[in-house]
Amino acid sequence: MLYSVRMRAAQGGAHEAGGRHISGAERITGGEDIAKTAAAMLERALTHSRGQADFINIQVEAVAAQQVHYVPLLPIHTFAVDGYEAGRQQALSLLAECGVSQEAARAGMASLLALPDSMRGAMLLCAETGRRLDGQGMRGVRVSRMDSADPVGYHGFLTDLGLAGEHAREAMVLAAKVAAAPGVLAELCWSDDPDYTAGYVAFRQGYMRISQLKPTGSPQGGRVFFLQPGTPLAELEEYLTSCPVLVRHSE
Ligand code: WAQ
Ligand code: MG
Repeated sequence: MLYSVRMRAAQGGAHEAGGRHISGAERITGGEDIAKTAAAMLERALTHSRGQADFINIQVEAVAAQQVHYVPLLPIHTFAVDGYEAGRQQALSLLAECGVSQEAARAGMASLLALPDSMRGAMLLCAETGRRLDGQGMRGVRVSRMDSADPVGYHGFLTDLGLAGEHAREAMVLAAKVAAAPGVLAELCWSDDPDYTAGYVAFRQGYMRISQLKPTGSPQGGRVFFLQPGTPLAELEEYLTSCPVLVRHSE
């Protein structure tokens, strides 16, 4: 049996009571690893660079093996840029290559830059008009129930690429689930951790890492998913939040 283990932590009370988002994590593990996974999440929530959490929710649920979908890890490319302005230009041109309109790409970038604080989830924007589609406000849509299909092999694979940190590990799993979603054209992301300035544009053809998308020390970050016009929202949100997905890397 597999188990989805999820964590979300906030400061100033629970998320639903207006607390500010500090950290979250998503894993799928075998029963023997639940306690270890939950303990590591607790430790992470209590020692996060975004601040001291005073609300931590850890949820464990069984996942039936026959419900699990398998998707491929995206091919990884890195763009080393000189500064975050150059990085943002790079991101805009990659989004254009994915078929996101210039208007929508700029709206996505502007939405991230206008965030007063971190969201728990992602914003869903129309890839043509740039209009926000999810109606979830500061909560956003949280992608859940995903992990690597082979965590040990995946760790070795990333270590060989010089990408062994948690940020890249988790972002690539999330991006693979999102890129496989029906109707998602592209994703734009950078971290809300003040000391982590890298981000990416992802789409089915690749995970395009950009070495800098924000200035060092900024606590502002987030995620935007650009949707093909006409994408059925309820199905997409169900897939993103609830469908268990394991990501396979190839050696
Ligand atoms: N579902 C939807 N949105 C999420 C999720 C999720 N499961 N997790 C985080 N977010 C949103 C939320 O708004 C966060 O504030 C924001 O993304 C940033 O999350 O290749 O670490 O976990 O070197 O801080 C990208 C580059 C790192 C990695 C991204 O994001 C690399 C990162 P963080
Ligand atoms: Mg973060």
